[in-house]
Amino acid sequence: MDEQRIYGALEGLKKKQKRALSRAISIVENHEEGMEIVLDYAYQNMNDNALLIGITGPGGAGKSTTVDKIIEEFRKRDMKVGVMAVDPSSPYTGGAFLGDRIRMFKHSSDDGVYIRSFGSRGAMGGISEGTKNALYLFKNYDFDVILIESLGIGQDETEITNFVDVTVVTVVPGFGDSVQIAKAGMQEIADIFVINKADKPDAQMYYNQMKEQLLSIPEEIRPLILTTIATTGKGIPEMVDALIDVGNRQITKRQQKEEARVRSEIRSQLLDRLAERLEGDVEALAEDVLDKKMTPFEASRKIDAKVTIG
Ligand SMILES: Nc1nc2c(ncn2[C@@H]2O[C@H](COP(=O)(O)OP(=O)(O)O)[C@@H](O)[C@H]2O)c(=O)[nH]1
Ligand SMILES: [Mg+2]
Repeated sequence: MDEQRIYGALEGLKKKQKRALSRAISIVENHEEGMEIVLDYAYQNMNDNALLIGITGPGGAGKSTTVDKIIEEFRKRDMKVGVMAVDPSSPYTGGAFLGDRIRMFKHSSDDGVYIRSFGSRGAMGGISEGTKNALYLFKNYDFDVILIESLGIGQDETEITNFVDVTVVTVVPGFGDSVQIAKAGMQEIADIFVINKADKPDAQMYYNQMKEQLLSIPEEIRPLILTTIATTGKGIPEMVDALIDVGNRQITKRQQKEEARVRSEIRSQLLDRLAERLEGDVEALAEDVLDKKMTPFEASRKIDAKVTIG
C-alpha cells in the first residue's frame, strides 16, 4: 500500500483541498489498495450541509449545458458547487467529453466549483458503486450544492432518488409521448420535469401535453414542470429557485431515504466482495458443469456450503 498517497489524501480531505478530493476519488474508483481506509474516513466525516440534486434524462437533452448554467446561477448566489458528471460512455479515468472538458475548464479557476466526470463502468445507467462512494467524498467538503448529472431514461435511475434531495428529469419537446414517459417510470422519480430546448417550435404543445398527463398525480406529489433554453440561460434562475425551494422541503425525507439506502449499500458491497472471493470456485465448477459432471444447482450448493463453513 502506498501509505504516503492514502494518508496524503486523508490529510488533504481534512483541509478540504480539491486536489486531495481528486486523488481520493481516483483511489476509490481504481480500487487502489487502502481504499477502505479512505472510505471509512469519508463516511464517518461526511456532513449533511449540501443540497443534493440529481439531473437525469436522455443523452443530448441538454443536461450538461443546464448544469453549466445552473453552476453560474448558484455562484451568483455565492453558493459553492460540486458536480459529479456520470456518463457511461465517457472514459473511465476521470475523463470527459470534449464539451464537458471545455465547461470544466471554464470553471477551473473558480475555487467555489469542483467538477468531476465519471464513467459508470458497467452499471446500466443510474449510478455505479464508484460514483456512490465518490459522493461520500464530496460530502466531506464545504459544498452548498452537489449536482449529479446522470444519463438515463427509465427504471434504472430510480436508484438515484435515494441519493439526492431533488430529482430533475430533463426532457426535450418530442421526446417520447406522455405514455412512454409514464411507462419509463419517470413520473415516479421526477420532483421536477425540465423541458429544455423550449426554443423548439413544438415546445408549448409538449408542455401542455405533459401538464395534462401529470394531472392524474395527486397535487402534493405532482412533479413541477419547468421550461428552459439552456443554451441562452432562459428559465435558469427560475429553475434554481425551484431547486432550492423543493430541496428545502424534501430534506425531511433524508432519514427515510437513508434507511432505504443503507440496506442496499451493505448488500451490494457484500455481493461484490463475495463475488470477488468466490470467482475461482465459480470458474472451477463451471468447467465441471460444462463437462456434465454436475448441475449448476449442485455447483451453487457446493459453493454455498463453503461460504457457510467460512
Ligand atoms: N436548441 C437548443 N439546443 C440546446 C439547448 N440546450 C442544449 N442544447 C444543445 O444540445 C446538445 C446536447 O447538449 P448537452 O448539454 O451535451 O446534453 P446532455 O447529453 O444531456 O448532457 C448540445 O449541442 C447543446 O448545445 C437548448 O435549450 N436549445
Ligand atoms: Mg452530458
